[in-house]
Amino acid sequence: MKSPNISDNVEALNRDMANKNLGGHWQLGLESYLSYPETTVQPCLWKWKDVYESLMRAGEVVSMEEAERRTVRLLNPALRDRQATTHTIHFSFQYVKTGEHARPHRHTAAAFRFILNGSGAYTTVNGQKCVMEEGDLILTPQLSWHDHTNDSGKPIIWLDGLDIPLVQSLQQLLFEPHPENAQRVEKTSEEVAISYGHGRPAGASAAEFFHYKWSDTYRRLNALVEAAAPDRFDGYLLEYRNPTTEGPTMPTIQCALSLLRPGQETQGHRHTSTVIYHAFRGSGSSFVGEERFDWKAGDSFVVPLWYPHRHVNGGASEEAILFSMSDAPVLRSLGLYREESAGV
Ligand code: 1HN
Repeated sequence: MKSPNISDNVEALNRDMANKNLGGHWQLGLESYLSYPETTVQPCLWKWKDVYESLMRAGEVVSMEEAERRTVRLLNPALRDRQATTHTIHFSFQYVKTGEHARPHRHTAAAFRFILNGSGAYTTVNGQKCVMEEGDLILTPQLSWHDHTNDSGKPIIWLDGLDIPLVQSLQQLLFEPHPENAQRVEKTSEEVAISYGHGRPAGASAAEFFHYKWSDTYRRLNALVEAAAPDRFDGYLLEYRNPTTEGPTMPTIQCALSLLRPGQETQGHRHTSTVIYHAFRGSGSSFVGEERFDWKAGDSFVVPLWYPHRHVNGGASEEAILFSMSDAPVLRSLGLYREESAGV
């Protein structure tokens, strides 16, 4: 009689262990692991024309009551089952017509709005009224109540960024409607703004800071162009920091602007964070791995983790401004952030 060989013995062991919810190190397949982080997220470009047409059609056929929020979401073709832009961070575009109101709710996903088209509507965040202008960034950190009201007399479109796929993969997603149809306004973001930076009112304490005004942001961006050398990988890079902690925009999200002067090119690099870009002003090209994305204002694209990438403003006269959202704070806080220069 033939005695069973080693591999039969191992298979029998594997089978017996599987029945007991056990597994062996030899079953992990470690030899197939790579020596760099591998992502399933694909580089992808979304054109403004497609987003805009979908938003306008949604404006005709989707009511606020039906949708809760009238947003069109960017879906990564490689993540169809997740319905998300990347494995950690997500972009949507939201369209609110005049006279419309999106009722208050809160969730564990952190979010922000970056205003693209229109002004005068407002988001109320934990009772703080934030009146929108183009280029403003308004934060709705995790579990902050937020509702949107457009009484401006014209439609408005903004970009929503969220960490929803990350929160979902940590199995921490929850969603709660507010008991009222609208939050009561207790203060405005203008009142809060004077408690930050220089020249504070006597005795003022810093309240929750949610609203970065474009007028301030753009002034700082121009001052940076005047006063400092560009970052070799990101151009003139302005990060939205938390003014109280000096830390990232929110614990899971870093928002930033990259300005590229006419003709400016950056050098290639790669990092373990994933970034979604939105072309806010001007036009240019980005090289992401094997892809070349030619973008102009309104377009969005994804740079998945560890993909070498660089940006070019090929124009002769117009500056280009890329707004970006990254999951770098998550990787930094876990000790997983790495970065290196890389040709592309
Ligand atoms: C959300 O709550 C908003 O409050 C926007 O405006 C986009 C995308 C996914 C999940 C929740 C909002 C969202 C969202």
